[in-house]
Amino acid sequence: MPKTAKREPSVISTASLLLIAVVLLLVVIVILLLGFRLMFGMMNGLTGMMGTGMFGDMMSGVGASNFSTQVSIGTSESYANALPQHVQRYANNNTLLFSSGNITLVILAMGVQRAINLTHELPPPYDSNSSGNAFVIYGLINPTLIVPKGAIIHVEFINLDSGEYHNVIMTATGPPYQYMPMSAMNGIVSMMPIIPPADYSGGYATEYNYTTAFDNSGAYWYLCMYPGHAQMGMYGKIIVE
Ligand SMILES: [Cu+2]
Repeated sequence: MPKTAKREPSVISTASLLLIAVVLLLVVIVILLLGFRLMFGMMNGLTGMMGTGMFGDMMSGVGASNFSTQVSIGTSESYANALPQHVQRYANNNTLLFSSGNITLVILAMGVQRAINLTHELPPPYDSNSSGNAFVIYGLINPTLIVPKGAIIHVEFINLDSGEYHNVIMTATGPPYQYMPMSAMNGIVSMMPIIPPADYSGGYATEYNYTTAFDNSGAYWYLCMYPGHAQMGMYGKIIVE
């Protein structure tokens, strides 16, 4: 009897130590999961209700309203001068007027010289450095977009550059932009990952789609987040009215 009485406490303490360890482990896991969710929520909140989060994308993978895919170079280039019915193009003041509440916005990214060759238009003066980068939208280079307030905008972004990474985000913060444009930015409306250059030998480009909307009228801007690109002129104006 004394023998077992002596052994019993050590058995109990081993079992309870094990239990405490398991409980602690569970608590740590719950804290980590909550922290992760909180961080995820903050990133999504930052990009707005209908925008997509760069970090959210990494964690949630392919979503319904945002995805990346491969598209042929030929198809991509055919978008450069396309003009859907709901768009009016004013080349003389580099402006596109969208009259629909449901807008498809095909945005191509590339070097300035390629943009000129594709559209036969000139970039705005702030983006005239031929070593810079530009957006081509429906036949114009970095055009001003006039869109109705509350319109649903389906962005189809294609990187047609042969060597550089690009993206397109929308924000209330206007130029001039710094080398790292996000360092002085608020009022972000939409966000997306920076996507790789096109593979011209393979014949395809990367496309990334997302949906956004402007709930308030006013002046906004679209720009590339890649360090130095917006600073050198890779941006354009959006007027919401
Ligand atoms: Cu860029």
